[in-house]
Amino acid sequence: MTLFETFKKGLVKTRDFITAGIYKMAAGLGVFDDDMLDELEMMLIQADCGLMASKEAIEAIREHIRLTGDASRASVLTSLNRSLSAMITEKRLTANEGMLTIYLMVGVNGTGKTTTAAKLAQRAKSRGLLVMMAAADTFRAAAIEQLKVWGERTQTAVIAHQTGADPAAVVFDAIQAAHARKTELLIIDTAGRLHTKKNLMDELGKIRRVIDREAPEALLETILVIDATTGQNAIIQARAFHEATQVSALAITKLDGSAKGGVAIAVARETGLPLCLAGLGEGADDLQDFDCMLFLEALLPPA
Ligand SMILES: Nc1nc2c(ncn2[C@@H]2O[C@H](COP(=O)(O)OP(=O)(O)OP(=O)(O)O)[C@@H](O)[C@H]2O)c(=O)[nH]1
Ligand SMILES: [Mg+2]
Repeated sequence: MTLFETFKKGLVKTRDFITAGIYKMAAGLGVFDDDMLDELEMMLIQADCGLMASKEAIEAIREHIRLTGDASRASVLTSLNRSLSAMITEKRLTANEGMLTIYLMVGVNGTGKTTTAAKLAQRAKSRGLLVMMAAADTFRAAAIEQLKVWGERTQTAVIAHQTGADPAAVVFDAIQAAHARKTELLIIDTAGRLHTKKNLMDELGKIRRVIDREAPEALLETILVIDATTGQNAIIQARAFHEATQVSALAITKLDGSAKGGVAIAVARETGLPLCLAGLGEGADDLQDFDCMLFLEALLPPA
């Protein structure tokens, strides 16, 4: 499967939703009138692209039609693609041989942090990097075991303490181990936490300080994992996590299970944070670098 096909397959629900709507709207006339553009705006909102993004995109389409006089479906789709694309940025995660990179996975409960950590480990290993994972979710009873199972499946070493231990202490140990073993990529899995719980958010700050102190030389990526089925609350989550730990990139998971993949656009636009990963399934291989162009091509029907 090509990368585009992977995105297309993963985004099939959102794409079908948008495509069906657009074809229905422009079926009779082949061109868009004012009412149809209003409808298109509603549809983008329903696909969770966000109120602001949807409004702005439709405004840009109206302006484009005013300037060119072209209200054909092709013109509308091209203009829609262009304005959505201007709202999002992407970031390629890197990990370099011979130096330490740390991925700190954060997010609310059940978004896919642990799965994404494992997928990243698998990918980095297949590229020949020395990888280690740290089980800094000491809160949920089965979390350590879950990461260990992924460790075995991906043949990745896992540093863990007991349930209930201080997650910052796990991170401290993992960094010492990473230095000792010349690890090139250390992936830290943390507990899911509600962005509204101050003490839990403070705990992330503490982990962050341990990393800064113990591995100042490392390249750190703090990856906020967002579940595409969450809806617009994702924007509030992203702001709160960014405030607590300076998120550097967004991973959007479960795009495959949702007709609301537009949330990637809403969160990226509202926070200005770049998108780095797309989770398109539950398997260890179902992870792609977020590619804005492919994402939009897979999301929208062809012009
Ligand atoms: N369909 C689909 N399911 C996913 C994806 N990513 C994760 N999941 C599933 O989502 C569920 C939760 O995933 P976890 O990785 O355990 O989530 P978590 O964020 O670590 O959860 P907590 O540690 O409890 O906060 C699991 O059943 C995963 O298989 C994805 O991209 N697509
Ligand atoms: Mg987890």
